Amino acid sequence: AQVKEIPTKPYDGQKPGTSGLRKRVKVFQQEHYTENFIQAILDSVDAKGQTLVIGGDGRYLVPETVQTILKIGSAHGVAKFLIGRNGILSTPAASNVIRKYKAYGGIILTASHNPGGPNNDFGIKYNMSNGGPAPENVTEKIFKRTKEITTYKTLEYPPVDLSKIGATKYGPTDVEIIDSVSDYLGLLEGIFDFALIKNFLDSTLDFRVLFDGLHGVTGPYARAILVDTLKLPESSVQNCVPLPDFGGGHPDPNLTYAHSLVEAVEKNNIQFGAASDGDGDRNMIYGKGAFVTPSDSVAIIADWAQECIPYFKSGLKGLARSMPTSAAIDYVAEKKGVEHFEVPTGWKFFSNLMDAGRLSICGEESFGTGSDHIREKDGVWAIVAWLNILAAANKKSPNKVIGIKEILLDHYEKYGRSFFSRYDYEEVSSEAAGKMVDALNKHIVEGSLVGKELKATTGESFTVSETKNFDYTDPIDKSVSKNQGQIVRFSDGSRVVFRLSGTGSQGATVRMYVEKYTKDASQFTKETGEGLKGLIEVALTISKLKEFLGVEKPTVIT
Ligand code: VG1
Ligand code: CO
Repeated sequence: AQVKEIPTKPYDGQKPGTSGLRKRVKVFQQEHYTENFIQAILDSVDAKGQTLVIGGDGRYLVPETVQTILKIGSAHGVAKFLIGRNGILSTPAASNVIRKYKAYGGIILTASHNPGGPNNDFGIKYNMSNGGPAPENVTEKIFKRTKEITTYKTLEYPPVDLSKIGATKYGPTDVEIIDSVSDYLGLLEGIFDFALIKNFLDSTLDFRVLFDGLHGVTGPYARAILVDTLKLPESSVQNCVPLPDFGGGHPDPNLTYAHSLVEAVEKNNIQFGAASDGDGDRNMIYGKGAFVTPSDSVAIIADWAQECIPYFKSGLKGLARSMPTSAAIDYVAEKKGVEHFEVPTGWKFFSNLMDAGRLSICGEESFGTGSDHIREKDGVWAIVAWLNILAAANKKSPNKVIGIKEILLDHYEKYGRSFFSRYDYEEVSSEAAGKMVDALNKHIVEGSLVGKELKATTGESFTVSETKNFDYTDPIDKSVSKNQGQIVRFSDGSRVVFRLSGTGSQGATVRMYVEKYTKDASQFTKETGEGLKGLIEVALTISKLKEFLGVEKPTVIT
């Protein structure tokens, strides 16, 4: 076959967001749309003669897109493609494969937790040789290229059989299909104390585990760990067959969308429940009557890591969270005397710190938790980390079974508690959202909220102490990211943050994050909604959010 040069025209809006380009499947199916974007990636990263990894979360359009990448990549002169079997690699597994095989980069086909299927979402994301999402200077370059593209090149050979493990060829290009799970399983076995976990689960029969894959990509990974390695019964996993439309569900592990897990945990009195998202980088930890908010989860993992997780035996390099995430992990860092960072939303900001050897464990409030074992957040890693911690805690307490709740209360007693909640207003008008942001910016510039005292119906009163727009200068490469969220601080240390989502595929999504810290032990067992009621009222009042957006209630509360 010969290289063909296909004429094309640029499409508007091929701008990669917080985590790649995410659009409706129908948008990707437009003539040349996907091809343009792939060519733009290859041109921007200079992939000639290199090895690239391809993997996806199994959603609709993944297999076809893998073949499209082969056509364009081969014509472009990519030397080799390493592909997960059937085009499947969870996002953390892809990050690991890139690192382990020293690939030049990887193309990950996912729209994460967004629903899949012909009428839902698809996505394409580029990761660098460190295994992490491309930084802004690279995604900007890709975007710029999409705006000037006039042709793309293809080489047409019969499609590669993605189900056959082993080496093959696509025309002049080497192709290797690899098992989707085994490298990742090996990675986790080298990190955690599986013997300790197994011993605990074997000897504590009334401590039951339930993992819900939500029909996303993690099913086979969780099965390999929980059923095949830890020898838990088949009943400890559910919804673990990946489906192209995720069974019609919304594969997002939170209390709203992971109701299949929540219901089963409550009904069957499961002590340890967990779920992950479509592409496997998010996690939720939820036991009978005990929900772990992600901001607490990362703080607790950080607190216990050195003591019980072999990978962290020699100590923590540093800790970090995204700006909207609660400060719970900061208190752990301060107590342990390690440095801690506050970065903008999105995992790529953590990668620089990890590459520089200054960060071990980090997380986001959006159910993302991880460490420097790879350069993506890692849902299954977080779940096994919790099992490791529970096993260690129970070893120390031979006479009483320690569950999630006990771990949480213990943590609050040691560090205090940060109530945290996020309100999402999805698919609102971009114009209305823009006006709300402008009004907040005006307040920030003029300082017109500072000193204001606001009363809530709970009897609480909050006085604004500071308003600011979050700008970040990367401590390693000094790159600057501006306007990463608007912060309103109150004199009691509480905080509200407003931010526009960068991952939506339609309209705008406004996120409101609320956080309130307490050392009052009588608050430690309270429901989050109760603890934050007054502050939420005040946040809605000062932002005039309902008036601007014309909506009464958020679409999702986490
Ligand atoms: C959201 C979350 C953010 C996360 C990102 C990607 O971004 O808030 O914390 O890193 O999704 O997660 P945004 O811009 O919509 O707020 V995933 O699981 O989609 O790769
Ligand atoms: Co995800």
